[in-house]
Amino acid sequence: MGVVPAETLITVAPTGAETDKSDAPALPVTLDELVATAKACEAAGAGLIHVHIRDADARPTLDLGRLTDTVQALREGTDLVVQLSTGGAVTDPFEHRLRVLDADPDSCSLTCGTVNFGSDVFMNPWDFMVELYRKTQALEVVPEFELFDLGHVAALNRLLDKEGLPYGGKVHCDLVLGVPGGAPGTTESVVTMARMLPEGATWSATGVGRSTMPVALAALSAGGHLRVGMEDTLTYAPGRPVRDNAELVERAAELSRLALRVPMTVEGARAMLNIKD
Ligand code: KMH
Ligand code: ZN
Repeated sequence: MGVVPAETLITVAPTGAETDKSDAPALPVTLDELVATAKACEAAGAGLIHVHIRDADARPTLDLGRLTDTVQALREGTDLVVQLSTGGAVTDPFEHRLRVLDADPDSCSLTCGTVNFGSDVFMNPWDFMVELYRKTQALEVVPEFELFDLGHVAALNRLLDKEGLPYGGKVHCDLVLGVPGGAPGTTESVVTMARMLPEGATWSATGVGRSTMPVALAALSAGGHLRVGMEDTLTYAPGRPVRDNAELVERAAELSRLALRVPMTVEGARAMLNIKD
């Protein structure tokens, strides 16, 4: 796992595809809400935004025009690294997920295997992973490898062996823990998965729901970076709903400082991930 870095990249995942606006009114679902959220999170210490968008009825969508407008608006309003989700919602077809890259993001998520997702299945078969990976290389988009389980780490290592390094030459991963069907959100999962990552890889971790704090604390001490946001967590503390995404970023920044690691600047994030100018 190596040396603990002096800086922490804080990623914010503000929306996701699973929560209804009616259940969480602070969830950013319009472009204006998303840009306002992104600005507040950048001011609070975020360096990267992981983006899912919604349609006019606040339903998850991978509409290419909306995605393109979103990337442009986030670039105009912030300096954050803009990462589009290629995971979308569990119902999104593979061709729509591949098309996401045509919106010209800085980065995109790339999940390294299929996983049970509550009572749904999040499909990521090998051939789809390879096709998506080759498209990131061709379009010079930096992938972030989403790892929900230990087998996903093995699949990532296999992908890199067969297909070479990502665009930019850096391997950056995100451990997504505590999903019902994936690895539990525990210190043991963080350490076991981080140990199996490719040599030199950087990584963040996020714990879904109640595993948010244990995973964040484990990641900070094990040399990882942090992902927080309303995609993963709607409860700030038992009985206390999240007010908004910015307060989750503020807490991550505070935890990081307590661990004697300063929140990474957006310039630092771009350099660490080798994002295209
Ligand atoms: N919404 C999940 C089915 C990603 O963004 O790439 C998939 C997900 C992962 O959120
Ligand atoms: Zn996502």
